[in-house]
Amino acid sequence: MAQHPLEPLDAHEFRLTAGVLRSELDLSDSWRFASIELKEPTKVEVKAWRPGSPVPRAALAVLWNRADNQTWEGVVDLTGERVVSWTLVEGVTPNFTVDEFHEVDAAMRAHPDVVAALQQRGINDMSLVVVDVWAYGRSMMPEKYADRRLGWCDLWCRETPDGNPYGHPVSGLKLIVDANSLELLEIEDDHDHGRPDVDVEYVPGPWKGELRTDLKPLHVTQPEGTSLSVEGTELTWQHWSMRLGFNYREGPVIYQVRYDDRGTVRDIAYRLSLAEMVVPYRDASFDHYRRTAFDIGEWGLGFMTTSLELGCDCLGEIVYLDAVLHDTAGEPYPIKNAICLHEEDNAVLWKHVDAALGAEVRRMRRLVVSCHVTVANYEYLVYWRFYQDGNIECEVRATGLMVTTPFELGGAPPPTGTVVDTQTYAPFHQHFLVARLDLDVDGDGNTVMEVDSRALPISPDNPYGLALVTEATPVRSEAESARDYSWESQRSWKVVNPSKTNRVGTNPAYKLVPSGSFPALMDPQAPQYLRAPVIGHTLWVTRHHDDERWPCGAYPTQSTHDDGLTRWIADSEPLENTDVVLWHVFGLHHITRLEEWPIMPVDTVSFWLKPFGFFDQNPSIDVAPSMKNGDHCHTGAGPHEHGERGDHSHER
Ligand SMILES: [Cu+2]
Repeated sequence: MAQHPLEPLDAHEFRLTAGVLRSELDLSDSWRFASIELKEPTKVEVKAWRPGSPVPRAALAVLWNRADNQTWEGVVDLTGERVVSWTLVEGVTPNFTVDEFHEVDAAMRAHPDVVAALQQRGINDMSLVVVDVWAYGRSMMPEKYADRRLGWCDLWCRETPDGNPYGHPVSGLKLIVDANSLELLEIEDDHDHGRPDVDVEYVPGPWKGELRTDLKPLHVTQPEGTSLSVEGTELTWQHWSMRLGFNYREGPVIYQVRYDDRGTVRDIAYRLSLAEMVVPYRDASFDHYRRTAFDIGEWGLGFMTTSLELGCDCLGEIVYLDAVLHDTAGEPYPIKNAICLHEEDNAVLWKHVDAALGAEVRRMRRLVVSCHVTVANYEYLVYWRFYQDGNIECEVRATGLMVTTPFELGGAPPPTGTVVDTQTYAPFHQHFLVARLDLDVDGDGNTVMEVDSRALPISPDNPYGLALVTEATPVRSEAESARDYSWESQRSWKVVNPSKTNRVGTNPAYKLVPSGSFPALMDPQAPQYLRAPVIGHTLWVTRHHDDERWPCGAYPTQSTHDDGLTRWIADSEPLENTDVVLWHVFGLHHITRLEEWPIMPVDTVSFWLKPFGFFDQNPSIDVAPSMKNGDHCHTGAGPHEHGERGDHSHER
């Protein structure tokens, strides 16, 4: 029984949703569940809800009928066990599913035409073959297949059963598949660049190198346990509190982030998540031109979430949370250890050494909410971190196996990638992530201010030209809401509560500090850009609406155009002193490297949300010294550090 309206659906509720829809609508076996998730109560309802009140429970399910490829949305009241609504959504394709990924792989490997095509290339052992299905953008699909649930497939062949699955692409050979009927519609045989002799293995055994032996054990222990606590889905740590959610698409969702500021519990964010990821490969060749993935909208971070293992994925004293999702029959399954909660030591939080007082230093501890996903060849590791000084950091690490293909023997390597091995290159691509940040700074009446730094010209008041000021400009309406990062002005954005003031009379705010943004570098008329114009700007601001969740539209799979952000801002709603949502675009501009072959060490990107006048002074001043029983840290405390007299004339 759910204790709070934002708890994710449990196994019983998934089963109930599928059961009620199936029986009330008399659905045949040709129907499949693309997704089932909690139908979140509105923000207004959640804010009005109090413990002890009835917990509203409803599910939103997206189904499609394999017989006619039509998509329907069903809402089920889980308390009354009845269908509340059942709506046809025309002209859309719901997300591809884990079931289909496996079904297409199995069906294609068993297909005589595929077997024959591979035999022609000397591949006879189909158990070594991997078939990876990708979803299309409709503008790239052959017109005659426009009404189908269409996939295109890469083919790969391992060297040995325990070899790298993505080490040996079958170049120039693609399969076009109907994912509903599992029909092989076409084999596209464009070229054969052979199978270069490449060094692809990474698993010891097939990888013949020698492992390092000179690392001594490193143990992270917390003999008294962890300082975080979890009750139901509510997580508290230090002065922070928040509620954890999880769904098929966003994976982890963090709700109701609050900070206990000396006895006053203050709102910071209502809901934080990653809402879309767009990965265009920037290579026009046959092997790659249709390779654009929407890893969140097409596949789902939740569906792709893998179990974490203690000592490998997370070190130390860990609290794991399991997740529950469902297959296309609506049958629930658990993901053991889906979310990892733990504390990390992160070196120094603050410090000063004074000749007279000695060193005063605090260790930094942070709370980490993390989750790993594997989308075919790639992994994304997501870390939401909460700090003692009020900072919030979202870090994403990309790792796994890059897509590579051979180029023509004796030919020049393509300019759109990096050569990583014999006659083999890894095409350039980009990973655009869109974070949906529903901040509520001391409540939901907020204004987003764009803050630019400016150097003042030399003048009688500024004779040395050193004066630097900041200029803050409100983002007044949705018409102005697509904002770009500016290196020249070190731009950032503050989410300000104009109705509140801090100790010095300014408005409390949280500041979005981008650190991983890059221009799309794509023609705005490019079909993949038209599907995802969100990637064209660093920040979008919208007025909060409960149903505005997916920045490239609810159904980006096989889409031709944006049905999300650009549509939402078309009415140019006013944004000042209202409930704003920030959509921050960040990610990896992946110019592939030789060192990322054959497996990629993590590439890391992040953004920060930092308090700006939210607290009246350093909120971490109350963090206790790490040495207990009266011991002090003695580092750097001697007068010899500053000379005999111990003056500290070079304080800066
Ligand atoms: Cu990449």
